[in-house]
Amino acid sequence: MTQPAKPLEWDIFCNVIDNFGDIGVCWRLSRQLTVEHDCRVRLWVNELEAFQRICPEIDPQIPIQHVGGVEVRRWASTFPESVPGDVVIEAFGCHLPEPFVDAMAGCRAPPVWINLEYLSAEAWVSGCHTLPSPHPNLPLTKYFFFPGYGEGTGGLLREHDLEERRQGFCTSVEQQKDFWFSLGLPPPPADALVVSLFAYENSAIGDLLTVWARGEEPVCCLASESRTLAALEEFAGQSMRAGDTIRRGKLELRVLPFVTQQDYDRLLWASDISFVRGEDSFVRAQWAAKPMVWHIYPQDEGTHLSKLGAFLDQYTAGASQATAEAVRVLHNAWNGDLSGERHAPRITPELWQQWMDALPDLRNLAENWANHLINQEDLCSSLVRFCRSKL
Ligand code: TRH
Repeated sequence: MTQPAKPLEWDIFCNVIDNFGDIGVCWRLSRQLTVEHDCRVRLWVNELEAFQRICPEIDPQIPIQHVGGVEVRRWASTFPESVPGDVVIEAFGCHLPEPFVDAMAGCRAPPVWINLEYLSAEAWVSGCHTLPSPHPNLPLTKYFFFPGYGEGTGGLLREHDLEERRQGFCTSVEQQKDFWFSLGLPPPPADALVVSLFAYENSAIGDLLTVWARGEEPVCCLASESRTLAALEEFAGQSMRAGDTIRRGKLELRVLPFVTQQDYDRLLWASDISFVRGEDSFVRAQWAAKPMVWHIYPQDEGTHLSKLGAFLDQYTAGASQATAEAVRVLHNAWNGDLSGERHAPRITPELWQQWMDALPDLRNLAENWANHLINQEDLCSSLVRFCRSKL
């Protein structure tokens, strides 16, 4: 009789710099490893305060705590003596503490060392996924593991019951009512187009809100309290914070508090259109299977724009020319790349109308895209499979 595989022990290192994506991905991965793959996870995080925003159970004052079956450790500058697990994840090239790398090299069987990379739809990804990089002077090898789309990539994070939960929520008036109640909000007006808004600073936010306010259809915009706040306040002509609602013309603008990752999924499911950003909210919007607009994390010299283009090429591959054009034009305008040259983001009423004209097709596109993606192995499972093959 074969013995059940021993639970793997994982150390995941996360260095939060200025946003929520790094901890968002690491926390999602940690939970999925624990719940679905019976792994023991120790998650090292430098900034527990940022972590608390997406997971309120975290107490930033406690250096060692257990949340959702995961051991969470504050990653401080003085690193404690620790025995490495079977797998060590260096998330987004965050540089492991030297004493820990020495401890890894000293293990009888050195751990599988993974550098979990950022998501990109660019073609080079499949050529670099799982490439080994031997350490210059220690008996250790680091492997590059790339999330991505399609063959030869690590896939996307997706919990095994995500689609079931989404369907359950979308078909249950009760669950939807409970959701709004739990946020302390009335449900959006039944006749309004519901748009969730999560983005970086963006000079087109005022344009967009103005277009909605002056439009003919009611719009309920649910803006997460984030780096968009100054632009919302400028539009409103008053200070705003989570819980506030203002009305201008056809627009009802609500500022939402930062919610848990589970509730953020519900917000995406409850929206007709979602503006998302970075990496993790962008992936969740794809699983939500609704039309979305991505504000990509801006990089120097505009390198993010080729990343944006590579994604849009894949996303719109099966769409009609008019639908693909509506997606591309709005993304380019929102990300400040009009006509292939870099400009400040701008949204005009005509541009928004082009998007709205394409809305039924955009809905189909989003559903087809999610149905296509669900056929690929999820990132957590492919990571576990790869690491087991190296042990
Ligand atoms: O916060 P971000 O801008 O993170 C970014 C990206 O990951 C980028 O690639 C990286 O280089 C940079 O950080 C440093 O956007 P992202 O990736 O969408 O992460 C936001 C996380 O916050 C995601 O896990 C969803 C979660 N979230 C909530 O849990 N509740 C909320 O209310 C909202 C708005 C988000």
